[in-house]
Amino acid sequence: MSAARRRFLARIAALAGGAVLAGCDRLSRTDWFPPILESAEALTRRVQRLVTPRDALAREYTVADLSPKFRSNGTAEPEDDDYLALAEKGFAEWFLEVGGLVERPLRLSLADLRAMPSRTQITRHDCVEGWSAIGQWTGVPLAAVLAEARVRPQARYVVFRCADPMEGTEESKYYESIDMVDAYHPQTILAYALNGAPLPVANGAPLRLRVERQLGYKMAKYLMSIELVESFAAIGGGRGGYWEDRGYEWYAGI
Ligand SMILES: Nc1nc2c(c(=O)[nH]1)N[C@H]1C(S)=C(S)[C@@H](COP(=O)(O)O)O[C@H]1N2
Ligand SMILES: [Mo]
Repeated sequence: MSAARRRFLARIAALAGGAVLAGCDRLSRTDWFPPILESAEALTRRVQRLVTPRDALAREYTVADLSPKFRSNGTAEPEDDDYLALAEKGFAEWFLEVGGLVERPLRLSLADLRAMPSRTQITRHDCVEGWSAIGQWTGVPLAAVLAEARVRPQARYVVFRCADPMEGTEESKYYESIDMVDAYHPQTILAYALNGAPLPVANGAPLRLRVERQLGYKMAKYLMSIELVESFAAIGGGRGGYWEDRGYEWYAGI
């Protein structure tokens, strides 16, 4: 067989393979997500990921664009004795626990996190309540923490647990979750600084999540622990977050 013919056949084979893959993908898209309640937001998520690549970056701004003050929303100071005791000591005794479906559970101090690779980004925060603000966030890429913890292959979501009780009870503490696509997104960081200064308590000290392609309520403040899970059905109200349990969409893409 001539080299040209071999190349021709190889190209046909590649095209056929591509067609089979595309067929599978279409099949999985139709079969995969039947629950009626979830179908609308699942569609939003898939459409966003079709029109923009899965790892597309949220827009980043310059220091000239910074909001004069980054307002606080939701909890501004957790009403939790353990948290207040930690805050009093400048979070020197605070640790972030990383567990669940990982090979190596971690317990990271603020100093441990500050010694890890960092990323600084100026982004716009959009709250469903109708306000936006531009802030500069510095923190550890979540991907770096997950690499340290060695995520097991069954893990499908990252759950973030916060210090603030929303209704005065332990069970009502704020929590959130994201999938592995957002977990490994380069702009998904665990932020310990806002506008070049340690994160203020009003904005989630000592550590808060930034997941820049979603709405503000996904960005859990006052982080205490991170858990890798296969499903969040048994956590809280089962919908993946404090506000999700009260009707907000789990995927809040913008
Ligand atoms: N732990 C916790 N995280 C939270 C909230 C909260 O009340 N508690 N509010 C959410 C909402 S609705 C928004 S808009 C942002 C507000 O972040 P900010 O206080 O830094 O403005 O945090 C989100 N993360
Ligand atoms: Mo919000």
